Amino acid sequence: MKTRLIVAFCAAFLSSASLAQEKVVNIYNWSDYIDPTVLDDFTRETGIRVVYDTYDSNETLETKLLAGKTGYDVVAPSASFLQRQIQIGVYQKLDKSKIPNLKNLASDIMSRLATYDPGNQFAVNYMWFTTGIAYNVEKAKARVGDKPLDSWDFVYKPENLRKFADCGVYMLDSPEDILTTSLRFLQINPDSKNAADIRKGADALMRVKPFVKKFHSSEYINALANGDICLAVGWAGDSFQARNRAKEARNNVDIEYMIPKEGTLISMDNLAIPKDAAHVAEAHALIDYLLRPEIAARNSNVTNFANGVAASRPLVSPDILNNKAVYPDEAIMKRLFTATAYDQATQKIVTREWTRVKTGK
Ligand code: N2P
Repeated sequence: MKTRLIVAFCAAFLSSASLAQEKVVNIYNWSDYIDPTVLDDFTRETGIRVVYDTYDSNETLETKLLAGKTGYDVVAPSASFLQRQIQIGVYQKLDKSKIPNLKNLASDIMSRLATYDPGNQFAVNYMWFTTGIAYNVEKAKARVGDKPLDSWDFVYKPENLRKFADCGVYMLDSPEDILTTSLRFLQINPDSKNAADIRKGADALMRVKPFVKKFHSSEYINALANGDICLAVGWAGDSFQARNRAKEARNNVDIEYMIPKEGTLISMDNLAIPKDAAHVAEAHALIDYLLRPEIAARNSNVTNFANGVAASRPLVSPDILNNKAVYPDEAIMKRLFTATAYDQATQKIVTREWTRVKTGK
């Protein structure tokens, strides 16, 4: 009996010792946003196990961050949310000495990010992208003719969007993306924090909402790819993932994505470490790994999103690098606008208006 107890004690001690030694990093990232083999390679090289969870909205991430203990070591907020969350104090400063690959980041992107994170103290850019119109080429041709859907008129004029209602329209479940682009359509400052402007944007959405099947921020990739829907207001990389999935399925679905000529929102998603992270050294190791040029290129090659690592560009496949909807040229860049954080009071109005758009109440 005594020996058995000792054996049991030793076993328990050993297993808790090996647990204590296990190196792990918990990352919470957007869905469809990484080459999964990158995580395996990271673990193989560093011995750090990766626990990878996903979300598809900044609001979901923010709810967790504000609730206190997230359990995550690395998260990926978009810039405007990052800005407010830094002010609230949910992140810890990066230890730049632990991220030598910082040198690989594009300086223009990091200086744009500095508008949200002064001095680039809390975050590094992961990916950046536009919000635009993704559509099924054949179904669009049958409804509006040969012309590309290169204007917000196709989406935000009810008489246009109604033509797509029968083949399925999705919009991102993201007030920042949808309200700002509807304001752009209305020729109102998309970054306006004025309550009356925000209401006008929401009113415009109410007029097209009868033709929208669903507000959702990740299902549209497969829905477009398998022909279940024909139009989505979505993100660039996701839309090209839809195109690629359709090609792989050889189902004769061809997906196009357009940056509307009136211009659109350009956003950045960034890597940051929550204040309560339990594995800070591992978090820095993972961030540094993701900033290696060859790793960033692999992630772009799988996700079709532009990454923030300038040194990765020679390794990004030419059809992605030369796709102006993914890596816009100077002329397109001039038409893009950014969004800044809503203050607390405006955020309340936005949330209320967004609920009105989605539920009619
Ligand atoms: C990844 C979508 C990320 C872009 N599927 C929105 N932040």
